[in-house]
Amino acid sequence: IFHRQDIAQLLAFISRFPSSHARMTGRILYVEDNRSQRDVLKAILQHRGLTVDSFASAEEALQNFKDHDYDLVLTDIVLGGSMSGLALVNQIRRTTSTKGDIPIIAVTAFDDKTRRIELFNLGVTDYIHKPVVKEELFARISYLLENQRMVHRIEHTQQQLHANELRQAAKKINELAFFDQLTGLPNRVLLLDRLKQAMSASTQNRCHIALLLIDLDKFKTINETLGHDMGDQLLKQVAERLSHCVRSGDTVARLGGDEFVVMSANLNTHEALAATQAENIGEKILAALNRTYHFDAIPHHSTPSIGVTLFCGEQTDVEILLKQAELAMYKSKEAGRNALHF
Ligand code: GH3
Ligand code: MG
Ligand code: MG
Repeated sequence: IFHRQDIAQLLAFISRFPSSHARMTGRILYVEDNRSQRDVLKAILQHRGLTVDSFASAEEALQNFKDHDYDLVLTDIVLGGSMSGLALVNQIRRTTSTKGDIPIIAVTAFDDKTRRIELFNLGVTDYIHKPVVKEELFARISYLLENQRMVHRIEHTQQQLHANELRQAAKKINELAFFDQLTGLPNRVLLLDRLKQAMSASTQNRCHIALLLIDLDKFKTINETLGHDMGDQLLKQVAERLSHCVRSGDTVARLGGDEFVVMSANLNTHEALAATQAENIGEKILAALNRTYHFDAIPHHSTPSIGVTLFCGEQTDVEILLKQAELAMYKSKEAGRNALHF
């Protein structure tokens, strides 16, 4: 039993000597109803570098546990107030957030087997019996803090991995949903979505939109003569050539099979001028696709048939617009292919 003056002298004595041991970091919630024991142990722990919030009752400690973030709880089991250390442990372990996983060291004057089992069953991480041996307490605290930090690091890494997996899965789903897997071009779904947006903008700004539907001529013959893989190679090369024919902001999409669409928005507000602009794009595409491709030195000549339709704020549906472009494309087929029609 210490007197207040003795404690004051002891604390002053402790703090005169810098600790020769490795400093520890962490914030500890410490509950002890005996004031002198509390003050001495708190000073010793602080001297080793720890931040210590000490309380005389479990009730006060519990309130502070809820309001602050601690790294470890050190609690006496037999306390003077209405709430015991065991009840405090029980309350902490019932906390549903990760806060409830905090390491808890019980300080107890009893050292019998039944008592120890009871403590561990309740969720105490470790225990130390009174009178507390300073170095033993440091060793136990240090081990638990390190352990807890490692657990947090692992959890953090797992969360990051999980978040990464989710991001990649979302990216893959987006790719599968909106892009053509062979050419990497936007697919029909994304094209129609962009077309809808362009149409609503056109209703406002009165600029024309040109929709060009491109179908390759006699594409089946390349599959039949050179094989399906060569057919795929041709489709990829066509996609690349088309991408070079358009302005940035235009969309090149693959509808499916050997059918592609070029959408060019913000054309002239005057229909005749917009039609000339659309025709120029079509001519450029005709020239770019009317050529001989070489697959492993085997030449194959390919041409496209193109259908063009213009839009400027009329009441119509994307599907109807696409159908109009398709009908125009059939005119090109009927006219002998390798042609452009409105
Ligand atoms: P037309 O001049 O009348 O258009 O004749 P075509 O042979 O090109 O006829 P059509 O456009 O109807 O045929 C397209 C063919 O493209 C049908 C199918 O066998 C082939 N095809 C569709 N998708 C793919 C693909 O992903 N890869 C390959 N290699 N061929 C495809
Ligand atoms: Mg075709
Ligand atoms: Mg076709």
